[in-house]
Amino acid sequence: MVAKGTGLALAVVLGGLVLFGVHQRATGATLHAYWAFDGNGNDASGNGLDATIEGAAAFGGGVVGDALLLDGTDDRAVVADDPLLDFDTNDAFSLALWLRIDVTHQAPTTASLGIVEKWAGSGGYPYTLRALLDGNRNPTGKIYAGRYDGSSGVTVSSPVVFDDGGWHHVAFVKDGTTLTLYIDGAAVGTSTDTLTGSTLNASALYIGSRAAGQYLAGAIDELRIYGGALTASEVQTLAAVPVPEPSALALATALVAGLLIAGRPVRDGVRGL
Ligand SMILES: [Ca+2]
Ligand SMILES: [Ca+2]
Repeated sequence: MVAKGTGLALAVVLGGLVLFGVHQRATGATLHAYWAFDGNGNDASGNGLDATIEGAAAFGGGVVGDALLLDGTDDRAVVADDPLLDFDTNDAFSLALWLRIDVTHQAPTTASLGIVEKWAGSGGYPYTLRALLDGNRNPTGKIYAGRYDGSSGVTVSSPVVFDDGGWHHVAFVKDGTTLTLYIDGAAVGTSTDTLTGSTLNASALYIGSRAAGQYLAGAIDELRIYGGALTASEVQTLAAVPVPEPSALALATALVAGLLIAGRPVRDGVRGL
């Protein structure tokens, strides 16, 4: 009986491995890291890229389980440099996450807040995602994605603001020389990646800030980094998760800030693009 049970368990494990393998081949992208932020900064990909939580950041209501809650002061998650987080000039990659930006966030002294960035300020970097703030709502609230090879940069930004206090799915994909920014499952901008120098670096990965500060006020959930490019339909699938409604306080604050159009969050406009 023991042998039979062991055999069944082995079959289940092998079946799971086969299914996992098929899934990986079907996507064309390989999961390098996955922070679910369900109460901790652990990497659920199996690659051991656990994040250190700084600033006594809390965990709470996310899109899937808990999210990393960011106070905009000193909260962030930091992951040590690892080759799985680095992508060179011609490497395809994908970032995907859920993002909620507080409508009451304070503008920093510089024009952007860090969402996800692997850069310590020198040399190139493989990717950054920042929330743009310039104090006059243009382009405040837009999302900026970019890469830098130490001398030249390439960026793609969202065309409209969406710091409405609600959850939005954000994905940044490099496929060949095409960079695409997706918001809520829809491609909202593309750029041609013309970089020629190295985009590798030895920096840690910063989640919720940039290396030297520029802390985001809001929340981040279900952050995944892939080697290889997600397809548009794969991004849509990641974004097709029921999203919790903004809290009454967030809605009231957004209304005061003029972020609601005919009673609907601005994000509906984003989805309609
Ligand atoms: Ca989560
Ligand atoms: Ca804190």
